[in-house]
Amino acid sequence: MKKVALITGITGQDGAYLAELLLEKGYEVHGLKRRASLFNTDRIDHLYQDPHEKNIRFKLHYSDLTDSTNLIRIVQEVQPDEIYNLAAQSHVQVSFEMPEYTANADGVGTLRLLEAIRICGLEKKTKFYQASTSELYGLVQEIPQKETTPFYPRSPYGVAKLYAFWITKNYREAYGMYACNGILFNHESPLRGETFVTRKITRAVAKIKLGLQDKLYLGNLDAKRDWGHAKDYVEGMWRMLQQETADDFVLATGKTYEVRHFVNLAFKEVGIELEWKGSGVDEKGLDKATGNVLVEIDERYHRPAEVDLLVGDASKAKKELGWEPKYDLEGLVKDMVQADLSLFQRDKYLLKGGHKVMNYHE
Ligand code: NDP
Ligand code: GDR
Repeated sequence: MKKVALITGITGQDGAYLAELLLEKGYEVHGLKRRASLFNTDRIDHLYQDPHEKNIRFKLHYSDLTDSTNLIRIVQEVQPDEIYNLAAQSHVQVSFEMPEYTANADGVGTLRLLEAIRICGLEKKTKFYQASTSELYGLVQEIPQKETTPFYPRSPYGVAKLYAFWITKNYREAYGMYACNGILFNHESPLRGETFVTRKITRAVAKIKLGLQDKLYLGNLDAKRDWGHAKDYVEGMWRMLQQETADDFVLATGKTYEVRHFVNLAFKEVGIELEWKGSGVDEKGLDKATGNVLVEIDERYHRPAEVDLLVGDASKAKKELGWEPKYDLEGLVKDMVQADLSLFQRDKYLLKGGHKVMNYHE
């Protein structure tokens, strides 16, 4: 029997990779997308199947995690074997600007989906994956961080995800539901949203190399993150739902680097060696060969409260799920920079043809 999966947040980075993986495994995949005034399905367009054809295995539904009746109707209609709850306002800095919406979508949204399963009487059939996060650890309590490390979130996003973590665990304990938390450390890819630091860096590096941008503005370069590749991490999500019993798992590489190190590697990938001068807000990254300033600090990107250091211990996932990341940081940076170089070649042609090319600084 073909398995049926429902993915919320299918138009996002992880949703796209997970949909691809599940289709490869023979699943019927249903995804929830939000209504927008423009198509927002770029990441999954290659998976699109014409709904007029017979036996399609990929279907999108309009939805929003803030709309319970819609969620109940879709869960009832789809009768999923597995639900992957990836939808969220996922930007930490934006969560300081939109705290109430973030709580609603990321926190209460998870509750709405769990309730939809219960209301439809599917608590014994439907397995549930919650996209929990290393942001739960926040202020450092223990290094490396693992499943038993106490939480101390540092943003409205982290706090909303804390509610989602516990309500998932609570529904597992209270109703015997197969409900898992994947506590995932940062994972990136060429599909990463443009305003997360890694993609912001690789886009800027590609544009600087192609002469489309002069400079990159960043915030806190001292923050340390445990960065993996999204392709590896969606495999771990799937494995979590294939066990005998539900549990919570950390997925991480176990290595941590400063944002500054990621910047160095990305420039190195296009043959530019950086030299750092100054400190604090006056720190600058110069092209060692020309002396041109390529990186500057803009305080706008500093957060009201920061998570200084994340490094995960994924030994439980290795032991129980047989999960291990395949990409290292160099491989990840290469994949992202090369993809952005190809992408912006197109802008270069447009510019040559007299078209305006926007340089958004976000
Ligand atoms: P993205 O920001 O790329 O994708 C988020 C998805 O959620 C998009 O499809 C977005 O839709 C959708 N979405 C946002 N708000 C709503 C809403 N109110 N109702 C329905 N859908 C909504 O995130 P990632 O793919 O990177 O992350 C996936 C999940 O994993 C998120 O929950 C994130 O918080 C979590 N996570 C991510 C980590 C990472 O490093 N990437 C690490 C740990 C956890 P649209 O396209 O319309 O905006
Ligand atoms: P994060 O990712 O907050 O860890 O959340 P992000 O890439 O936004 O920030 C990582 C670190 O880089 C510092 N930084 C900057 N960040 C951004 N976005 N822009 C900048 O210009 C900049 N300069 C420095 C940040 O201060 C931070 O320390 C991601 C999201 O995917 C969450 O949804 C997920 O839960 C966590 O990872 C794990």
